Amino acid sequence: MIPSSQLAALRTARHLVVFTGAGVSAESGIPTFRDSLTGLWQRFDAASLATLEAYQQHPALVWGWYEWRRMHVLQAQPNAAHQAIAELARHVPRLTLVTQNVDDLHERAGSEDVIHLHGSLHHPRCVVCGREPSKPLPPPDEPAEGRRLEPPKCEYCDGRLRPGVVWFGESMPAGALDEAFAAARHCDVLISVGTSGVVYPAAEMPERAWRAGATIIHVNPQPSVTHDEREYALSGPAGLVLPRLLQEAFGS
Ligand code: BV8
Ligand code: ZN
Repeated sequence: MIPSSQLAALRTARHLVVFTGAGVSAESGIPTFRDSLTGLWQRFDAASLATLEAYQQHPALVWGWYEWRRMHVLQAQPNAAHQAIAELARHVPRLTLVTQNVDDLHERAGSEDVIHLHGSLHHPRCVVCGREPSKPLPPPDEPAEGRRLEPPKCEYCDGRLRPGVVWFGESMPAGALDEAFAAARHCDVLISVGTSGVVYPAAEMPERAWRAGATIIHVNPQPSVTHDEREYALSGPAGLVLPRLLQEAFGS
């Protein structure tokens, strides 16, 4: 049973922010960020592979890792958590969805205007001219786990493509962070779903909303709560908890 105080906060929210991390895609079979280093990549830690330096030094290794992840996403389906978030938007006057994820499962579940703080697997761009391919890249041909893949050439110049993600040490897309922080300042409730909250500045989202007076609800099998008022945890997998939250708050 979800405490009535959280249900009431949700029912009366004028502006709801949903902030998601890799945990929201876990039940779609997408390894969370920390679990995504298997096989050959196991000997790396994510923070060292997800960098421009790693791509410059080992382009085929890094491109292979992202193509392997992109292939997983193309083969995956949005899960009940993505669907519940898309449905929530129909029950509150305003919902802002901010994700750290680089997959497109929120969009495929029907969410619109998703703010991607860390970019997307589906928008590679040229390292020289910055342009994206004129049409989506074909699904990678089953890159074997850990196999190197040469980054494709740009169709407009002699540059190579890089993943359209934000690497450690890189700034977020200009407007995305401002828009996300503005929503955190303005919302009444922020639901944080499936994130370890260790990567900054994205991880500031819940605290910024709390400081502005919002109610914070963490959805995570291992949630962590900092404040003893206006901050709650719903322990469990998002694919179970979010549909229940939707059902108990809005009967849908
Ligand atoms: C920046 C895209 C300004 C790539 C990602 C030195 C120099 C520069 C910056 C720094 C520095 N030292 C520190 C920093 C800041 C740095 C940082 O925070 N480092 C960390 C390691 C301390 N940040 C940056 O560099 C950022 N940029 O600061 O710019 C700047 C610019 C230049 C110079 C100076 C400053 C950019 C960071 C963006 C990195 N890119 N992703 C890719 O995907 O490959 S981060 C990546 O990891 C994710 O996007 C996400 O944000 C982050 C954490 O992942 P999570 O989503 O939380 O997933 P995780 O696996 O960690 O946890 C899963 C959670 O789900 C768990 O809690 C688990 O319990 C839960 N879960 C599991 N199953 C379920 C579930 N929950 C619900 N249901 C389930 N079923
Ligand atoms: Zn180019």
